[in-house]
Amino acid sequence: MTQNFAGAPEVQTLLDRLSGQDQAAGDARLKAIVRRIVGDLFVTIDEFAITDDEFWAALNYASAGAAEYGLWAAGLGVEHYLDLRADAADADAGVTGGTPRTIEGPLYVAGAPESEGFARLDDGADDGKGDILIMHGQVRDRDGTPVKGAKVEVWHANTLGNYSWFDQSQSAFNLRRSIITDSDGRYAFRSIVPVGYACPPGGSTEGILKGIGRHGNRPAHIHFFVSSEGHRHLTTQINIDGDPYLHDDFAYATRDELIPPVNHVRNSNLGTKYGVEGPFAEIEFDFVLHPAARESEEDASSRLRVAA
Ligand code: MBD
Ligand code: FE
Repeated sequence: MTQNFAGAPEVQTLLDRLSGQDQAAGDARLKAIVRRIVGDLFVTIDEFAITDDEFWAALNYASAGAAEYGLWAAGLGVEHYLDLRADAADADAGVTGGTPRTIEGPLYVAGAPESEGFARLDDGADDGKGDILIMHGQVRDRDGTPVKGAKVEVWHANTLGNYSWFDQSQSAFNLRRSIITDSDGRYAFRSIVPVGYACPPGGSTEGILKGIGRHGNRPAHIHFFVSSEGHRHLTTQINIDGDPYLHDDFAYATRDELIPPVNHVRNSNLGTKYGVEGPFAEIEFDFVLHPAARESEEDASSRLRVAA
């Protein structure tokens, strides 16, 4: 048998038929995509002489591990690839500046409590386990004008690297809030410094990563959606500087512009302002939004999300 068995005329005819090419009904683009994906699978089966047992084992593995597909997308770099494509499209269109995008990840939960200007994110359960964090900054447009009334949605892990809702031991919406910027475009929050995430032990993502000699760790990070009418929706994260995985993120989300300095503050007016008496970590970070070229750019992707 030739190694390029998939290239044989009879197989090409099969690909045409299985992708509906000879049918009037159906969507032409979908037919082309199905033909490509199944055809590439055939080539892969040829190239690696995949056995029947291996194929069915893979199918069963993917079926049983489907609950983690969001993690697969992150860990196999597909989510980052979509960012790279969006960056390249911006570059082609001459769109520059603005806070860099980086992946959303699979752990956002809609419906977090909303407040004006400031929020405390943590419920106090991690008091004494990690450092208190005060993060603050301004949302501006690309011309430097403050954006008042912008929505800053923030979510991050606790001191064990776990996210509320997915970790049912945490209180509802712990470490998740929506903050509306004040008249000067400013937001601030008090929280605890998060710890990096690790893929669930024994899960399907970890299984793949182990098989290819990789780990499933992320450096400590804080997620943001920043949105405002007339501006392009921003999905991004900041990393906590100094984390051992800072430049070894299993999801490839770290970007140089998204590693603000962490100031270790003993006491200051800022702490007093937000009710923190002892030492805390301070991060100042401004978000710069692009103008929306069309209304659809004001919204996040239509990805399916948990709504609690
Ligand atoms: C996370 O916290 C995360 O941000 C991503 C991208 C993947 C898994 C866990
Ligand atoms: Fe995360």
